[in-house]
Amino acid sequence: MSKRDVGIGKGGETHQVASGGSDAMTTNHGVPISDNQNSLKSGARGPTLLEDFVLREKIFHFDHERIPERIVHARGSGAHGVFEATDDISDLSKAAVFTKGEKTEVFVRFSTVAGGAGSVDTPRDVRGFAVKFYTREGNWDLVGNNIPVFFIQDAIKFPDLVHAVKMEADRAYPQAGSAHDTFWDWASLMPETTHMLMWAMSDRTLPRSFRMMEGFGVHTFKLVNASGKASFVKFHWKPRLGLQSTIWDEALKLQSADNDYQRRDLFEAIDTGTFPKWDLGIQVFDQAFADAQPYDVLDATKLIPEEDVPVRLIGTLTLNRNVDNFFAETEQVAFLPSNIPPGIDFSNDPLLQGRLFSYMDTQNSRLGTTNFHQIPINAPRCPFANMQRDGKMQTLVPKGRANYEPNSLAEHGEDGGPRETPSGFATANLTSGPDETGDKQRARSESFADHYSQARLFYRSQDEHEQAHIASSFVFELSKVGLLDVPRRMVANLRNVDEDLARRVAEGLGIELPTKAKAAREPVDMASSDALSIHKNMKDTLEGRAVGILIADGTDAGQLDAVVAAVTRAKGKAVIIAPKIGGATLSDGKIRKADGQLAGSPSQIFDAVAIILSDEGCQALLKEGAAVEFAMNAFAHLKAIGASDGAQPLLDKAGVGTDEGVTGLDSAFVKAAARRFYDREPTLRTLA
Ligand code: HDD
Repeated sequence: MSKRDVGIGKGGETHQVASGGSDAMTTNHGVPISDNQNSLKSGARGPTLLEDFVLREKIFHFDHERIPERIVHARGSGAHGVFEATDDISDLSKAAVFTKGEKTEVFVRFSTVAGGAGSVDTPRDVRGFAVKFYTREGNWDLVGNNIPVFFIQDAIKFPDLVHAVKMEADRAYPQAGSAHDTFWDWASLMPETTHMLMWAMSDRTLPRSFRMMEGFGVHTFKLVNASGKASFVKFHWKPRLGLQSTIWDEALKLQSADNDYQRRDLFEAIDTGTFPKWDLGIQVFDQAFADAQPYDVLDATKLIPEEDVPVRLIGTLTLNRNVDNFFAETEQVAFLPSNIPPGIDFSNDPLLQGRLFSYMDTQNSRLGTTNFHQIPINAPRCPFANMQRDGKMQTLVPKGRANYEPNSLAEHGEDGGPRETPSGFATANLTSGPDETGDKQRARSESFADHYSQARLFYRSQDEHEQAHIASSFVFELSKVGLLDVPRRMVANLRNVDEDLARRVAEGLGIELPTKAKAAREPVDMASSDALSIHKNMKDTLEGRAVGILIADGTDAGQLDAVVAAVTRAKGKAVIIAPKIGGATLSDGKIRKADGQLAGSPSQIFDAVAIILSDEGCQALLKEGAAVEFAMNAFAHLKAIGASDGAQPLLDKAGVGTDEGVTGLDSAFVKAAARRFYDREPTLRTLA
């Protein structure tokens, strides 16, 4: 008998179910299938018989293979891993997941937000960063993004945000992007979005790789220790590979080169054993700190500058196993911000409070049953037991009569079922700000009224290149808006953020600077924060990065070997590209196989390129548009180019200039390949 894992039962143990004979193909009910090629007919050319249960079951199942995609974050990529607690924070939280040395199984799903499940990986969009910790005290789901703030302050606005940003209701485009009328119409009428818009228009929404982005729990949560003492906390994920984003032109071209760029990147990294890693950081603060800030810590459009409350690293996350089946795991995983173990608690953030309902609810519509927690990817790895019973797709078989509580069945020798653990959740003794109780009212606290100070903080904390990217993104997106008043209204809001930014955007759009919008509360200047800049947090490294090496017939074998060795030594991935996948005949007369064919491996998929050509090889490639673009785009995307002497005519044709990023093939190349050359950009394109 061959056996397959089909489910996880009560207590998390895997129960195995026989699947027919040894490797035998069967129906879903275990009946052997004799012929999987032909339906059952009355005569070889006769009509198909209704009694063909093999055919009917196969088609029936196929017809129902798809489930509703997520209303947001539909496109995602998941992986398994482990979280290890590395610091003792028992004074702050009693959660077992934080016990120093404790290892907890995790599942992580990264996603874009606006596009459908079949959309592309590289639009300008926020990325989801959702982590399910299967702790020994139950699941903890930290369902965050790669940006530490959000568009709105109150969950009641979430459907409006999502309707506005997703494809427009009548025409069903654009797919996966915010550069359209309805998004900017809505956003320009909602000043509370302004801080998040700054992040969205920055290169944060163009991550080079999921492996190179930060993650944030966004909301203020609470940690609760064994004596019930609570502290406020913000959660951060810090990537070991450093922050790295692409630039807009590169992202556009990546989309044409590889729709699955980030999914492939994650899968291949894990598949080849270069496991992505993040540190978990916490910012911990108390009520007195919260009360002293000019913003409200319950407002999800605000962050806490790391300079004010440093991030303390308390654990590491390592992704070390790809999923076995995309649907069973990545598609069916159900994250619930309401999943918290004892020792972690919610704050009164009104956005978080709304999420506590929404995610549970959406799983019922997506997965079709309230028993979605029994699907293996969702089931806790610790025992779970209660009096909830029945429902669609019930796979557990509870024994006995104890489906109610209290009961005295145990006194009669029967199983009385599970009992409460009063010590499980200590009550958090921390208030979450003023006005925790009071008359019923639909209101927004006055302390949420400042929509611009932190937007200004973000903009002014960027370096000049990053500021130019932000201004240019506003120009690009607003240029796609057909509703005449909208760009003006947006720029009027931006005048509250930074006059220079507003002027640049207005000039980029070719419109007059509109009158400044009236702010609900006048912004204040905050001290700038280096932690908010990508460029100030990049690592000059080839680790986890890829170098595309273009070769052709006649390429010098010694030069090629040396570059491959140097890149590999620097922990980069050397990828050989040739006009034909079969490879090229090198100077030593031997054929070197290529990893990628030139037409299908443009330079935008690499972090740096080497072009190693003989005089003749170069002459042949001068006629290849893909070769010229290989060099041209590498230069345009601010990447290092290391070239042999023979490759110079190709560089000339591609308009590659001279700067410190354009090198020979010596050690200068590997050093240059570890970084990007932003100073080059103003010579290549007009930025706002
Ligand atoms: Fe959400 C999915 C992150 C606000 C309602 N959200 C979803 C996912 C992430 C986030 C990463 C994908 C999870 C996965 O991979 O399956 N969402 C956030 C963050 C928010 C946020 C960081 C603000 C700080 N979300 C938010 C609000 C609501 C929702 C205010 C509703 C009131 N989110 C959902 C949802 C989704 C979802 C509709 C779609 C699929 C799912 O939940 O499981 O319920």
